[in-house]
Amino acid sequence: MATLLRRAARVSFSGSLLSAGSRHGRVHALSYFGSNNRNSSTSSKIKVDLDSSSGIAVVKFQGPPVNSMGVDFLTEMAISLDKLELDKNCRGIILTSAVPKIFSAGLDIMDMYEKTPEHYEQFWRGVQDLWLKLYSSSKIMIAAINGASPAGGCLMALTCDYRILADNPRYKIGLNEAQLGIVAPFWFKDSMVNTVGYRITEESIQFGVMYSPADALKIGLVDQVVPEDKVFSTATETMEKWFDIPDHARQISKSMMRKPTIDRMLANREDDIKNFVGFISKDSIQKSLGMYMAMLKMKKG
Ligand code: CO8
Repeated sequence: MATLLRRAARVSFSGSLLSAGSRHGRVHALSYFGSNNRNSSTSSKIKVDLDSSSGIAVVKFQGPPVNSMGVDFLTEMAISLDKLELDKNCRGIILTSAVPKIFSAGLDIMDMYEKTPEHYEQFWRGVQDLWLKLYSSSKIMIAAINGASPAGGCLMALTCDYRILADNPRYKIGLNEAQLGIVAPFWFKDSMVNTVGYRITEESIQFGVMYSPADALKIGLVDQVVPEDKVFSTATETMEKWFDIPDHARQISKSMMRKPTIDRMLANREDDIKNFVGFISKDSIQKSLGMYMAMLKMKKG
């Protein structure tokens, strides 16, 4: 476990538009992409399918039961994104889920419960790293949200350039951390503010609101709500439209919009880790998380 976490943290934050020249970590050479037009790779939690002729890569979460973002998920996502970032055949990435009814349940609560401070530190570094890779990607990122998307699941969607949500009232989306007795960190909040604005975020993160598709569309948390069987086709059609824009102009525009948010996170990264470790280690917070997990299990029975 500790080795995996260290590996996740070591995977470089490089190749992305915004980090060019600023970081020189090692990029793991992955041999799992083939050389023909359709290149696939499957690790245990993530499946990547790159169609070199269209330039679209599909990154599918496949970690049942709920695609929770634990150590393996974070590591595999980081490696896959690094690989795609450097691949000139890839112009756009669609994030979606292979698990029915779930996009992602967010961070794996078990990684925040009854672990050591060292574990919390490395876990949090992995979470930060994934956000940095997603938010600073030079590729066109589209979220094809085909299931529930609380907390970290919503955060992954928020890092994308465009969000399409399936029209199913059970597929709620939002930053619900407050409901667990924890606090959405500043860069979760910044991602939300940058998408829906200050006032809505202020209310949203205090209440930990989970929005129905109709409400998510109304506040601009998603860009489109479509029938469930059209989510993926809408994502590919949307990607084609984005492909009409010359890459360099789109990338520089994206960088201009996102750089201040990324710089703020990088400048406060170590403090954020300290805050997280201190906060999550508190007895009262551990108790809240324990009760929340018990509540999730009770809901079943
Ligand atoms: N982590 C770990 N396990 C989870 C998680 C999770 N996030 N979510 C669900 N599970 C487990 C359940 O406990 C259950 O386990 P078991 O089978 O052993 O009983 C199993 O997954 C299946 O869950 P459900 O039966 O609830 O599945 P449903 O299909 O009925 O519902 C949902 C799926 C809607 C995703 C539901 O499980 C749910 O609401 N989960 C909780 C989601 C959540 O609240 N996530 C927040 C995570 S925290 C986060 O992402 C940001 C943290 C920022 C920290 C900042 C601190 C300073």
